Amino acid sequence: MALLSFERKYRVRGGTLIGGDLFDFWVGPFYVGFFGVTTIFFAALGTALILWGASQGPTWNPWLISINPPDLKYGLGLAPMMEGGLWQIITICAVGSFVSWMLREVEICRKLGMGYHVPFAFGVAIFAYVTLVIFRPMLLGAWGHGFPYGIFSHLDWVSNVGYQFLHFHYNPAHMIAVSFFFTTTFALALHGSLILSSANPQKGETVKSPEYEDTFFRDVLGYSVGELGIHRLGLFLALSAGFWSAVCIIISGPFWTRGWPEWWTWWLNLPVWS
Ligand code: UQ2
Repeated sequence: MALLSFERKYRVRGGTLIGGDLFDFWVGPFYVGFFGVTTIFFAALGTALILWGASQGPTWNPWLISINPPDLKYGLGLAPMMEGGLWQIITICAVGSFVSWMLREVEICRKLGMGYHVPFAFGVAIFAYVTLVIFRPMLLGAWGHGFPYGIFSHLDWVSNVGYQFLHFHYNPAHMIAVSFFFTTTFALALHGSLILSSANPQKGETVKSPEYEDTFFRDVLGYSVGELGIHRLGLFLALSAGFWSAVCIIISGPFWTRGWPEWWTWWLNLPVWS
């Protein structure tokens, strides 16, 4: 079915969480809804504030522009606009637009009678961001622990926070997160290559069906996780990567303040070695 005829069938009224019929319309191909309006509002305001902040700063070099969080001395209070207040408002706009987008996804799922897997997945990405700029700074007692909004500056922040713990790769939750990121790319390499290979047969052959895909992996590995299974596995791997990323940074500072290599002394101190 062509995309447009499909959409005519499923572009249905209702399913809204808020606003009833008021915002229940489309602009071209895009569903609006109450949360479409709030997404546009927060995204436009946040972007304008970043541009205004850049205009007040020392550079227009895109690599070097940076909107910095407040000094630690402001704690969890509001900071003056040019001393981190801008970062605080931009953070509110970012969370406002991300959450609005997720709720717009929920409304679309309800219209289509789908499960909520897509907004749930996006929610895990939002959770990882909110952990960095809200939860961890609150646990540490200052918004100044959030990361700066700039290309090089956020890389410097990651590097500095890493060295603060001597060697971040010894953080056990970081190890788990990295392993999930790598496994996610591995699974997508397996899946993407399998799909492209069956959708691009040799000249004169027809596009291959899922039984061929199963048979390929049964022949090469002795096991096929299946058509639905690979997507469940991919979702699990990707969400786990985001979840353990949030865990690995929230425990760094609030729950462990020494170098991460030192954490492993529990292993050396096991009674079994003595
Ligand atoms: C598969 C299958 C697919 C796939 C892939 C596999 C038909 C289209 C990639 C193979 C995947 C396996 C065996 C799991 C690998 C495990 C990890 C943790 C990476 O069997 O079924 O459907 O795309």
